[in-house]
Amino acid sequence: MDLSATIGNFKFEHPFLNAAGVMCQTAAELDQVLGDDYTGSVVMKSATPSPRPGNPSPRYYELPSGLGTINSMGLPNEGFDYYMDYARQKQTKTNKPIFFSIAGLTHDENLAMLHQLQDSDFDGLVELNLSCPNVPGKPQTAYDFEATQSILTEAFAFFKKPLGVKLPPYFDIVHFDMIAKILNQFPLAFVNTINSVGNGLAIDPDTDTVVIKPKHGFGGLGGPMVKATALANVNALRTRLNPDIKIIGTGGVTKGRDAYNLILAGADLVEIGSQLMVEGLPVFQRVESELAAVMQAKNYQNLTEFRASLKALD
Ligand code: OXC
Repeated sequence: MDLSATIGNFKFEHPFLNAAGVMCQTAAELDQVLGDDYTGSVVMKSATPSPRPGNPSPRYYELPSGLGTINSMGLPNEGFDYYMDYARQKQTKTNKPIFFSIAGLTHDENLAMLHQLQDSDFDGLVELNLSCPNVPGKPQTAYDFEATQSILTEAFAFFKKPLGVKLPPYFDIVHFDMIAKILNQFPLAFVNTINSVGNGLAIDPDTDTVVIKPKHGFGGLGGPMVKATALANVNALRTRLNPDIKIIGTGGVTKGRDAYNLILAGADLVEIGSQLMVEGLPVFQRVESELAAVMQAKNYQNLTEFRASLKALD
C-alpha cells in the first residue's frame, strides 16, 4: 500500500506530521519526530525573531474523558536563528522536507523573517502561522481579513520559496468564502487548517478554578472536541481553494479513521497535535496502521483514490 503524499515537488513517504507546537521546540524533540519511521517529516515550533519563554505555567491541560486539551503556551520557542541552524544542518541529512513555521508578533516581524528565509539556503517549506490564539493582546491575524490580504500581498512580492499559512478555524460559510477568496489570489503551496479553537475555558470541579494560568484560563482547544470543526474547515477550503493549493488537515486525530476522514474531506497531509502530547511518538505508527486497515477494507491502494471524494446526500 502506498501512503505517500506530495506538496508541490516535495514528497512525503508518510502522510503524518506533528502539529506545530507539539514535540518540536528543541533539537532533541525535533530529532525524535524527524527520525521516527512513521512521520512524513517534522514541523518546527513557530518561531519568533528572538527566543521567548512563553506564558506562565500551568499552560497546558488534558481534559477528563479524553475530550481533548486546552493550552495557552504563548509561543515559547528558541528563536528564529535556532530553527534556521537546525533546518540547515538537517536538510542535507534527510529526505524528509522540513517545515519552518514562523509566528511574528507583528506584520513587520513576519516580513523580516520571510526575508531571512528567502535569502537563506533553507530548502524546505515555510508555514506562516496567522492563528496563534495565545499571545495576550495580539489577535489572531487570520480573523482580520484585511490584515491577511495585506501580509500575503507584501510577502509574495518577494518571497519565492514554497509558502503556506496556518489558519484558525472559521465557523461561518461567509467566512469560508471570504478567506478562500483572499488565499486564491496567491501562489500558496498549502494551507494548514485548523489551529486550536481559540479561547475556550475549562473549570476544575474540585477547586472551582480555571485549569491554566494565562489569560484567566482562556486557551486554545484541541483533540477530539475539535474534530468536526477541523473536518468542516478542511472540506470547506478544499471545495473553495485552487487545486494547486494543498491542504494539511489538523485537528482531533486520535485514530486511523479520523485521518481517513480528513483525507476524504480533502487533506493531503495530516497533523497530529493533542494525541501526540497524550500518547507520544508511538501514535504515528498506530494511526498509520489503522488508516491502512480502513483503506484495505475499502480496497484502496493509495490516498489519491479517495482524497477529496466526500459526497453530500442527494
Ligand atoms: N496554537 C499556536 O499557534 N501556538 C500555541 N498554541 C496553539 O494552540 C502556543 O504557543 O500558544
